[in-house]
Amino acid sequence: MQNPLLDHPNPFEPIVILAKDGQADYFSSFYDLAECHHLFENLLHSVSWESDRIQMFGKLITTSRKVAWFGDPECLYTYSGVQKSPQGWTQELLQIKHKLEEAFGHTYNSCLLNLYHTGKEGMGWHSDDEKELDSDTPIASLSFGAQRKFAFRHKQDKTTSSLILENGSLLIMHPPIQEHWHHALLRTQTIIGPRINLTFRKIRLKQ
Ligand SMILES: O=C(O)CCC(=O)C(=O)O
Repeated sequence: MQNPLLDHPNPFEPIVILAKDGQADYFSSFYDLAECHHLFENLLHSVSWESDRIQMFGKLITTSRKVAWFGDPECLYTYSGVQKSPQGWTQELLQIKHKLEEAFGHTYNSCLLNLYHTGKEGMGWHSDDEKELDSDTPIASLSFGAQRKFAFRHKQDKTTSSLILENGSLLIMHPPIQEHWHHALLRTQTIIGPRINLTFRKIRLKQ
């Protein structure tokens, strides 16, 4: 497995992950430690978290990982056969959304939040390629709390690349990455605390 983070000197410059079929940019400190602490506590306590339901080996499984779907009112999102209606934006989520939009020039209308209580909770190999997502808009993934290992695996040649997602970091997944790569949040037996992940997305709305 390659490790693109080795020997990278500057945390404010993005580290480019993947050499073909799409690019991901990693910013280690999009938020500083004080902001991370505030946002983690705010999201943990203000969000209405619920278990996720995913298809595994043909069965619908209820996860111990918790999720929450936020967005503009018309942003419905279906995955694993379950349709989600958005919770209304909180002030904190809107501030994060605006910071991303100002920094990168893309607009977002929705955000999926994941809460992993321990390292034993993760997310299996998948790509964010549901038909309602605007495939021209990069997915912006923010991490708060315990650092975790995240990996990409090429759909055809099965090569992998992994990185550690740190507290306050941002990973931008540019098109056409979802067409060619799966990604996963790897589980670990190491005892670590909770982590909250936010993926800002753009749902394509009917005209
Ligand atoms: O928690 C993470 O970093 C991964 C989340 C993810 O893959 C997703 O929401 O599609």
